[in-house]
Amino acid sequence: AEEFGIKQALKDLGLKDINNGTSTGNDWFSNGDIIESYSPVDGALIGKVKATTKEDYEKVVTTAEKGFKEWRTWPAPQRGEVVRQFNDELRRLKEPLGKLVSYEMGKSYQEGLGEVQEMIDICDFAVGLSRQLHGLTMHSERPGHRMYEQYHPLGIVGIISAFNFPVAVWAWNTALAWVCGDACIWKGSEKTPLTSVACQNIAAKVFEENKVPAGISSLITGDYTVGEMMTKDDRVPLISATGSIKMGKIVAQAVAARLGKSLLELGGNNAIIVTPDANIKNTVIGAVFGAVGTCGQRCTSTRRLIVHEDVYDKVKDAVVKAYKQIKIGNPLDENNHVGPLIDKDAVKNYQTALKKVVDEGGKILVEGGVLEGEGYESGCYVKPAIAEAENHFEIVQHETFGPVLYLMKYKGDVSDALKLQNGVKQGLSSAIMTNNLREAERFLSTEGSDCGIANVNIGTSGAEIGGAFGGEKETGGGRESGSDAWKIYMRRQTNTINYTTELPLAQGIKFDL
Ligand code: UN1
Repeated sequence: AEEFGIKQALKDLGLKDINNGTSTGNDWFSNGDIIESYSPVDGALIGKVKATTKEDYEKVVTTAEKGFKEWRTWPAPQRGEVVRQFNDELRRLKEPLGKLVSYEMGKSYQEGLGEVQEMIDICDFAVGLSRQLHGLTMHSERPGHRMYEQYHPLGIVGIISAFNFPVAVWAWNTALAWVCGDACIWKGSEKTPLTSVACQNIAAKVFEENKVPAGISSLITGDYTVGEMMTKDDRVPLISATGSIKMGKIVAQAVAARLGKSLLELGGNNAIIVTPDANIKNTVIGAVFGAVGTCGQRCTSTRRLIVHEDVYDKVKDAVVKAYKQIKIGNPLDENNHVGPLIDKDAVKNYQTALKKVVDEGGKILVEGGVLEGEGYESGCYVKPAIAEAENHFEIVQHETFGPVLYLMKYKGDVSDALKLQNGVKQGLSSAIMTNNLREAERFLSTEGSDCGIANVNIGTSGAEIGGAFGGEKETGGGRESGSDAWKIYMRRQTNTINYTTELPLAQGIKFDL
């Protein structure tokens, strides 16, 4: 990958051969095992990161507790000013960071840049938000009383993020939590430890220049056992976790056992409904990008295409034809559309899914398979595949984190398509392709899509940060990013103030002494 300037990118981001994976700011330490990060792009060792031990974690959490006590007293717009400067650095380092994301995770360079752009966008949003963070005022039932609500900083926010969006998801959480006055402890994915160190480097520098107390941006590194240190720790009032449903269930139970709050952003099983009134050209672009972008490793990736019988053959032929144009290879080479899967385990899961769908009676339309030979030495490159399948198949009900698209037919009207679309346990993203107002509005109505995201005439992936991001059912119910998602990072307080000389009780109760 050297011809793509990886060495320079690592240098620009301040990465070394061996990095400490624990930091409370400009203080880096780590006494755990060494995690080696290999690129799925070419199989090369990119660098090493030392994991966090229990003792290291203890130091992080006590520093964060102390830092929070000071940080919460800073006026929110001043906290916003720090985020603004952090954002300047992101803008300056967009290319090296996007490149590292692409090289360590395997998504295309364009998508790596897009991910850094999401960080930039959420920081812009957070800076504006820092002058708002508004509560409501209400009218009291008592004379001479005023009632309102306010939002105070919450405390320490534990962020557990996944390999597929190794930088953006951290920023969605942290940019908001920082302006809300919280201290953040981030455990990134152990599959992308260098991008985590790179991000923390950027934050640490800006925070130090602004004399932000230590611990407000903290990093810990390791596998689930390191995550568990936070989920079981009642000094961490909120855990925001992104990843699989299996992981989410474990995290949710651990956090609930101590009555903490959790924000869960788990798996999806996202579908596009294609009606007879759909624009076929746009459907193909939306569906193909949704299914093969990030090699099918977005939680918003399109997994199912639910197509009306009248246009089924037309859509099928167009999508199959489009798959023939897809170029698979080094994601840093902008001629390629699709890079590798994250690792060989992901390759196995993909292969298992393709085998299962055939065993259950599905029909392969576009053959998958693992690529070999020059340029594919890492063993992580696979061919995006399409299978005709039925919604009730066990494998279709399950999220396979890879480029496998299931095609299915519906008869009747939109409610028949919706039965299929909603007939899964996950509820993240959904879309309908139609120029018919009645169909579009039915899809968006109370009886329509049951997902957290429902789009008309765009695909399932590529959400903007301005809206709240997340989903229902087994997707976990959490909302991150825009709209009023910030509220979870604060504690709400209702205040009633009596400015009379009497003490009238609520509900007209008389209590004379
Ligand atoms: C994820 O896959 O974890 O909508 C998030 C999208 C991106 C975020 C995906 N903005 O595809």
